[in-house]
Amino acid sequence: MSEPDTDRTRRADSMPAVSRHAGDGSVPRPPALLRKGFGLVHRLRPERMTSLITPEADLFSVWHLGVPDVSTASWTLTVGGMVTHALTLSLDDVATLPQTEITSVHECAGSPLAPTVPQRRVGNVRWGGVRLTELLSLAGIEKGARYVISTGVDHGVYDGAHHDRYEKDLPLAKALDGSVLVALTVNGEPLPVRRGGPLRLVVPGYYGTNSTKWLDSLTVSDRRSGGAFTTKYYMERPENGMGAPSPVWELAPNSCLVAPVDGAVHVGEAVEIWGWAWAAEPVTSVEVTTDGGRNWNPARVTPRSQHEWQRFTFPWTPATVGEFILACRATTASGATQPATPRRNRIHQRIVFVDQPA
Ligand SMILES: Nc1nc2c(c(=O)[nH]1)N[C@H]1C(S)=C(S)[C@@H](COP(=O)(O)O)O[C@H]1N2
Ligand SMILES: [Mo]
Repeated sequence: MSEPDTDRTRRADSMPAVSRHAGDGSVPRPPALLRKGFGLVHRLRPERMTSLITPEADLFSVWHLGVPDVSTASWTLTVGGMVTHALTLSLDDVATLPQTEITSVHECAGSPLAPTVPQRRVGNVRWGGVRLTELLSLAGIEKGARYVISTGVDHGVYDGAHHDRYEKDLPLAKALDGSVLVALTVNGEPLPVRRGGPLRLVVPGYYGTNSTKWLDSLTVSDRRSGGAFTTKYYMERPENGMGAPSPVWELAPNSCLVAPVDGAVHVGEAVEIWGWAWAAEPVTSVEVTTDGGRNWNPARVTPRSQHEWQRFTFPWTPATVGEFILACRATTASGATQPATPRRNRIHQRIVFVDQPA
């Protein structure tokens, strides 16, 4: 690969009019890159997750291959494959379709090269755009279709191999459940480029990896995508290592402690232990321990709205000075809960030292 500043020139010379789409002014593929290779921004640790809606500037961001230079490009989105009317839509076309908003927890599954390491890259934001069902009903789905494959225009080297696009898939049933968006905005503002702007997929209830950024195509298919990000990466066996690998789609139950932080807890003073809990399905109970897991106590949990994370609270008045291990554990209606073993949704804990009041 050439230097970043010469990249655009070289590409312009070597492939002046290459476009994957019909029509004028579509994004040249491959587009130049603003950044190359894997990147990550992650500043918001659980103790700072104090607001229901995470400000966009605080939300983590991940890219595997690079960040494409899309700021001045005119965009097209194609909808094709097993459809009766293939579509090629401009951004204006997308913006003039009925718009909707959904607030949803946004959680990264962590590195596909180290999938059991909890990263706690998570936030809760309001996405705006067109329902995927809207686009699919305009295109008309053919009989036998089972998946929707999405691609992003980013390209580059990940894990030692070159990938000419980022490609994901999701079951047609999920694509049609009404929650999935082709999004133009986050928290009411146009998507910043790093966030996937101008257009991205948002799959509420699924790990962030499925929400393809820089979205340029949707393909209805009777089979899964054969791409690396759906076959080699983000395919996992169950915790016991037995059985067939399955895609990293639905969010496993997870929760994190926001407060209290170390230094804020005093003997005989009431304090609120609180945090956020989420899963693909609603969380129905959260338990809190103040003794490192010997005893678990039911916390109060707010009911879920849309795909938001849910707040839990537990009042605590420590009676003695010393170190206490606090932790929380979320469970869903179907009984799925969080493990204590090294998994991406391992129980979150925090040690606090309880001192005498000043
Ligand atoms: N095109 C494209 N989409 C992508 C990715 C990517 O590398 N390229 N990364 C995925 C992963 S792993 C996550 S966690 C989310 C991150 O979205 P964010 O940067 O808006 O937080 O985007 C997903 N969509
Ligand atoms: Mo991710």
